Amino acid sequence: MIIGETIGDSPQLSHRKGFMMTKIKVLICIATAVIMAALNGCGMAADDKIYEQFINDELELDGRTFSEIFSFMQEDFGMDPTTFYYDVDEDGKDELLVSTMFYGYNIYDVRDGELVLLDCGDGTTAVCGVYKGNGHVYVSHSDFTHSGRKLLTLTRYDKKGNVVETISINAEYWDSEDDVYDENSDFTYNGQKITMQEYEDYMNSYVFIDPDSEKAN
Ligand SMILES: [Ca+2]
Ligand SMILES: [Ca+2]
Repeated sequence: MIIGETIGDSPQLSHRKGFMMTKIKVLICIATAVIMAALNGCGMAADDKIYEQFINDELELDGRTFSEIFSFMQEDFGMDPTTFYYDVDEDGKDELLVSTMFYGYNIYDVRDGELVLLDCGDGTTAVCGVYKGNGHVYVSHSDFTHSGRKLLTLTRYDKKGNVVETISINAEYWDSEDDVYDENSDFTYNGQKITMQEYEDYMNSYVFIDPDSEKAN
C-alpha cells in the first residue's frame, strides 16, 4: 500500500488530471459541435442556392424552368406565385414552398444536391398545405371549398421523401341542405367511423401552418 502511494499520483494530482481530462473532453465536444454546425450550415447554404437558382430560372426541373411551371398563375389568375421556406420533412433544413393560391403549395426539396418535387396540390379538390400536430409536421391535401364534404389527408415525410405516416380526417354530409355537418353526418378517421365530437377533436389537434407568418415570428 505504501509503495502504491509513493509511485502513484497524490489524490490532488489525480483530481487535477481528471479535471484536465474532463476539460479536454468538453473542448473536443465543443469543437465537434462547431464543425458539425459549420458542415450543416454549408449544406443549408448549398440547398438554398439551388432553390434560388430554380426561382431565378437558372435551374430546370424535368426540363422546365420555374417561370414555365408557374406561367399558368398569370394566365389563369393574373398573379405571380409566392415563395416560402419551411422545414416540412423535419430534417432540420427548410424546403421551398411555392404557393399556387387555389391549388396550394408545390413543395420542393433538395436531395443529394438535386432539386425534387416533394408534393403538390391536385386541383381544388386536393389543395396542398402544411399542418402541424401530434409533435410532427405534415403535408396536407384538403377539400374544404366544395359542398357536402370536408376532406383532409395528412402525409408525413422523412428526409428521403418516404411516407412514414398518413392520416385522413373526413366529414361527409351530401344531403345537408344548408351545407353544414351535424351529428348525423358521416365522420371518419383513417376510414373508421367516429362521432362528430371525435371529428372536431381530431381537427383541432392539427393546426394549419402559414409558413410566411411563422417565419415572421
Ligand atoms: Ca426539411
Ligand atoms: Ca429535406
